[in-house]
Amino acid sequence: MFKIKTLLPASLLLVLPQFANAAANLESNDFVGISFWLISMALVASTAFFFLETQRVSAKWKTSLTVSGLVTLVAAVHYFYMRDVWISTGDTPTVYRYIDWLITVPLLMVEFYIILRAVGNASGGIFWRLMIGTLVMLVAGYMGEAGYINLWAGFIVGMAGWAYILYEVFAGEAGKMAADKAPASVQSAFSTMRWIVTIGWAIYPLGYFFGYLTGGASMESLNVIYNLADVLNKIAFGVIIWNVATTESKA
Ligand SMILES: *C/C=C(C)/C=C/C=C(C)/C=C/C1=C(C)CCCC1(C)C
Repeated sequence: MFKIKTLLPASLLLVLPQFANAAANLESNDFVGISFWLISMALVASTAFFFLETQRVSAKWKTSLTVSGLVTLVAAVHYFYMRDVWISTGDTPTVYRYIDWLITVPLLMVEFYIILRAVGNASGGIFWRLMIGTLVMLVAGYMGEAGYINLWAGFIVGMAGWAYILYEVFAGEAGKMAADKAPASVQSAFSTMRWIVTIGWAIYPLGYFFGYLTGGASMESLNVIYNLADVLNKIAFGVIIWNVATTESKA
């Protein structure tokens, strides 16, 4: 009961000031703004869900669900800010977007690592390699989008960081470990998670490519693409973990 009592006021504290702070009103034809709004609410709801569900799963899975909730919580707060930037200026909120990624993507990598630890004794090296790949990918992407380096250079170095992560989860030590002797539900969760990191994450470089490099897509589409990608990569990713956690807790 203690947890529910503390969670409710905490989530209200998070949500309420934002209503008062809105710098401008959402226009009924601002579909990018509407997507920011919808997703910020979905992230708040997912956070409450993941945190509450930690009480239902066995001890071993509680950390995974807590980290899922942290990912959606951090993203929800950033979405409030990004929504305001978009609604009041019509600009792409690049800096908030990347601060969010800089926190949530490492947390998603932590999730991977925790799942591997549930499987067997994963080495610390796996964790650090996933972190290095993440940092290279995000720092390069930010420098490109923010104009510190050439757009193509940011893209190519960022792609190399991502390729390194994919190598690790498919062919490296992490990939080999998961293939070994995990329970079926953990194995299937790991395999879905790595397809999310392949297909779901591919949406971001595609957004960058079409938004900046070909000049073919507008900033409207770039933001909608990034927003939809977040639903998959943050909320759906958490639901996969929730699914394996509840299944394994019953077993
Ligand atoms: C919740 C947010 C997530 C999962 C964000 C993921 C972001 C990426 C996978 C970004 C990748 C990029 C490249 C692979 C190339 C350079 C440009 C980036 C940063 C958009």
